[in-house]
Amino acid sequence: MSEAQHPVRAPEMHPLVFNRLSPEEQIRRARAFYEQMRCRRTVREFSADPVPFEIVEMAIRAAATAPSGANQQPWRFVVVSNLETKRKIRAAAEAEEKEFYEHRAPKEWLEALAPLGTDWRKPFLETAPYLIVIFRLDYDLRHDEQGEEVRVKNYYAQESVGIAVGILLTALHLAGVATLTHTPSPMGFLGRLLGRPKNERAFMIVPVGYPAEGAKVPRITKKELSEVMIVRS
Ligand code: IYR
Repeated sequence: MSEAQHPVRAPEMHPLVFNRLSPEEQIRRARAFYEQMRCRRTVREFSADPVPFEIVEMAIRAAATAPSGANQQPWRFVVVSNLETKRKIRAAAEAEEKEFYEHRAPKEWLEALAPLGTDWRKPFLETAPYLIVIFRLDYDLRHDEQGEEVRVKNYYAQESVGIAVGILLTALHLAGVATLTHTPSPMGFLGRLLGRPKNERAFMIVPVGYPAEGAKVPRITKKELSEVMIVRS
């Protein structure tokens, strides 16, 4: 297609705001960040103690600064705190998970999960004060001049939402609250329960709260740096 048919306008540019730090300060910050991140743990036993809503709101603001394909920001963060809704989500998730653990999951998958000690029971979906349900938009819905519904593709939606959720988990951790990345499978019930439009696909549930008194986590380790980082000259 020629440029005449599809004229692409040059974007309006403005100066970048970028604050250069001294190398000492950069290294200090990089280390301090790592020291905080290495203490993050996925929590599966939550207290019902309330979390200030502002923490959740700020974390979602931070997540929504994530880079995304063509800056299309293909995400929605649905914040659920109502007990009745949390109960419905729990019931639907447990029904799927029971199927998963008892029938659908191949043996190798169950073996891979064994060190985490998970099963189909998901009480945290009811206990945690907030569930952030993240939806991925593979396309936006618009209406053309004739009022016809048109789908506008979002590029790299999967990668973009993954990055945003990473920032969300980081922001919540640094604000002193615990999270869990929960992916009941399949997740279609979330869109229906939460009344989301057809272009929003459930991506993940992130329960947010404080760990229950005496909460336990599995003893797991992270891979050695030499295994995950390859430095090529
Ligand atoms: N969705 C199930 C199973 C599960 C799968 C993976 I991969 C995990 O890292 C943890 C659990 C559940 O939530 O129990």
